[in-house]
Amino acid sequence: MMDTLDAIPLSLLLKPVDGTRQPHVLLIGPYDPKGGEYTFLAPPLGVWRLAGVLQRSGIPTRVFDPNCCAASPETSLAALLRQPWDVVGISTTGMTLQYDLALAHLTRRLQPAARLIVGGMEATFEPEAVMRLGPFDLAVLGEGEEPLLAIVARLRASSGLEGIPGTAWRGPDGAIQRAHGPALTREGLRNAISETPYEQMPYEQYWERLEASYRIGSLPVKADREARLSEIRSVRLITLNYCPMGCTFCSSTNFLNAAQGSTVKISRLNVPECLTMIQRIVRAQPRVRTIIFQDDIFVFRKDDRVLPLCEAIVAAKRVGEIPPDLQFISTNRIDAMTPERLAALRRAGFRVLGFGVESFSVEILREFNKAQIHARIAPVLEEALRLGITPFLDMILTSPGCKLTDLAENIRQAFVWIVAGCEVGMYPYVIPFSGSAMARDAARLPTTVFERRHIAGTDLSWNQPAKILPLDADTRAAILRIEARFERELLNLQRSVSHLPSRVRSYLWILSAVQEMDGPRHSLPSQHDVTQALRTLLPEFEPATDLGPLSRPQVADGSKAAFRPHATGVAGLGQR
Ligand code: B12
Ligand code: SF4
Repeated sequence: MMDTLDAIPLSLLLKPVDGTRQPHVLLIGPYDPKGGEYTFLAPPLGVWRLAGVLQRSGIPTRVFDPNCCAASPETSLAALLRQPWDVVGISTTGMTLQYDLALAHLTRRLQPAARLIVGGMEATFEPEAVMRLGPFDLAVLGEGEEPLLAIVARLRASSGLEGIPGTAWRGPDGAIQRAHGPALTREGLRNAISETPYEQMPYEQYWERLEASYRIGSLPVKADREARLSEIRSVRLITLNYCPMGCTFCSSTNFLNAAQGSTVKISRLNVPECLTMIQRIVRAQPRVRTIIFQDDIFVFRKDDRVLPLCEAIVAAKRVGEIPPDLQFISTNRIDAMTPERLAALRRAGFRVLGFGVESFSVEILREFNKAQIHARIAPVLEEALRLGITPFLDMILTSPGCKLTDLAENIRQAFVWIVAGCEVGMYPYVIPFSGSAMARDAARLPTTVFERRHIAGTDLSWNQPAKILPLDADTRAAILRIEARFERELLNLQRSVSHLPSRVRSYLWILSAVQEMDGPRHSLPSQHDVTQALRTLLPEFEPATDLGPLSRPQVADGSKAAFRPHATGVAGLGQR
C-alpha cells in the first residue's frame, strides 16, 4: 500500500494544482460538551479521513475539532470563520445532534455565503429532519469521500449541487430529494484509510488532557501509572467498512446500506495493509502505546485474517519494524473467538478485547438478534482471562420486552465476571439511535421516552427519542429506580474522586440494583459483598444511604404524562 501523505509535503498539498483557486473546505467534528466523562475522547476520525482525501486531491482543507480547542468551541469557531470558506461540513451523531446543529447555525450567521454541508450518522438516517433543523444546503449520505470531491468539482465548475450521488437536497417545492450513492470500493476504502492524516491529528493534546484529568503524575505505584498511560496513549484505526450482523439496537450496521439503498459488500484491509497502517501510526504518533482496532467487528466467525495478522505483528515486532511493547485493543463478536485465536491475539500484544455481550439473558439476546452468542460467552471469557487478556464487556441491562428475571440475570452475571477480572460498561436501557431496527419500533412503543432538545442560539427545539424502557411495568419501575440511585451514588463519589474507572461505575450499577431489587428472591449478590468489592478500589467508599428517599421515578407507574406519544414518523426527529 502506498504511504501517500508521507510522500507529499502538506505545503504542496495545499497549493492549487492548475492555477485556479481551489475551494477551501472546513470540516467540523461532532461536538460532545460532556465528552471525557463517559467516553474516551479522541480526534474525530471521520472528518480527519475526509480531510486526508481532500488534501490529497489538492483541496485546502482544515479540521475544526470542537472537543479540543483552546477557547470555547463557539469562540474558536468564530475565530476560524473570520477567513472565508467555500464549503463548511458539519459531522453529526444522534447524541451530539443539538450541539452540532448549534455550531451549524453559528456558521451560517457568520458566513452566509458558505455552502453548508451536513454528514455523518444522523444526516444519513434522518436527512429531512436534520435539514429542517439546520441551515444546510446539502446532506451527504454515508461515506463522505466521493460526494465531497464531487461537491468541490461542481463548485469549481460553478454548477449547482443537486443530484450528486450520495446526497440529499431541498427540491424546488421544498421537499427533500435524495440520490443514493455506492459505498466505497475496497480500493477506495483502502486509499481513504491510508490517506488519514495521522500526523496532523492532535492526539498529543488529547493525551495531555486525559493524563491531567486522571492525575497520572500523582499515582503512587509505577505499574498503575504505566497501565493508565497505555490506556490513554492510544490511537484509533478502522480497517473495515461495516458490520453486517444486524443487531436490532445498532445503527452502524445499517449505515452504508441506507446510503447506498441496497446491501453493501464488506471491505477491509488485508494483513500487509494493516501492518503498513500500524507502522504509519507509530511514525506519525511516536508516543503511542496502544492501537485500537475500532472496526465494528474485528474478527468474523469465518475469518482468514486474524491468525496471519497476529503472526505478522509478532514477526514485525521481532525484527523491530514495530515497537516490541506496542499493545492492541479490538472490538469483537464473542462468538468469533476460539482458544486458538485468543492465544494468537495475546501473543501479538492484544491486552484488552472488547465484546458486545449486551446481556447474559438469552431472551434479551434474542430480542437483540444476538441469541447465538449466548453459549459462547462463558467459555470465551474464561479462556481470555486465563490467557491474561482483559475482556471489556458492553452491556445493556434491559430490553423493551425483558422481565425482572432477565434484569436480575444481568446483575448477577455482571458481578461474577467483574470480580473474575472483566471490565464492564453498562447502559440501563436501549437508546433508540436513528437507523437501528429498534428506533423504527420505538416510534410505536408506549415506553419510548422523548427528551426536549434545544438548539443554542436559535428558538428551535424538538423531541428526540432518548430511551426505550421495558414494557413490563415492574421491570420498568426497577430500572428507573436503579438509574436514579446510580446517579446519586455517582454524584456522591464524584465529589471526592477525580476519575472513576468503568469498574467502579459497574459496581455502582450493581450496588444500586441490589438496593432497589428484591435481592434474595433473585439470588443477587448481597449489598455487603458489592460494597466490599467497591472498597478494594476505593477503600473509603460508603454507600450514599444518607441521601434520603428517592423521588418517585417519572414513569414508574406508566403514567401517560411521562411518555410523550410519538407523532412524527421514524425516530421522532420531527420539530414540534
Ligand atoms: C470510535 C467511536 C467513538 C470513539 C471516537 C469517536 C471519534 N471522535 O472518532 C469515542 C469512544 C470517543 C466515541 C464517542 C461517542 N460516540 Co461513538 N463511535 C465510534 C465508532 C465505533 C466508530 C466511529 C468512526 O470513527 N467511524 C469511522 C469513520 C471513518 O466513519 P464516520 O465517522 O462515520 O465518518 C464517515 C461518514 O459518516 C461521513 N461523515 C462523517 N461526518 C461527516 C461530515 C461531513 C460534512 C461529510 C460530508 C461526511 C461525513 O464520512 C466519513 C468518512 O467516510 C462508531 C460506530 C461506527 N461504526 O461508526 C460509534 C458511534 C459513531 N458513536 C456513537 C455515539 C452515540 C457516540 C457518543 C455520542 C457516545 C457518548 N454519549 O459519549 C460519543 C460522541 C463523541 C464525539 N465527540 O464524537 C454512535 C452514534 C449513533 C448515531 N446513530 O448517531 C455510534 C454509531 C455507535 C452506535 N451505534 O452506538 N465514539
Ligand atoms: S455485532 Fe456490533 S457492530 Fe455488528 S451489528 Fe451487532 S452491535 Fe452492530
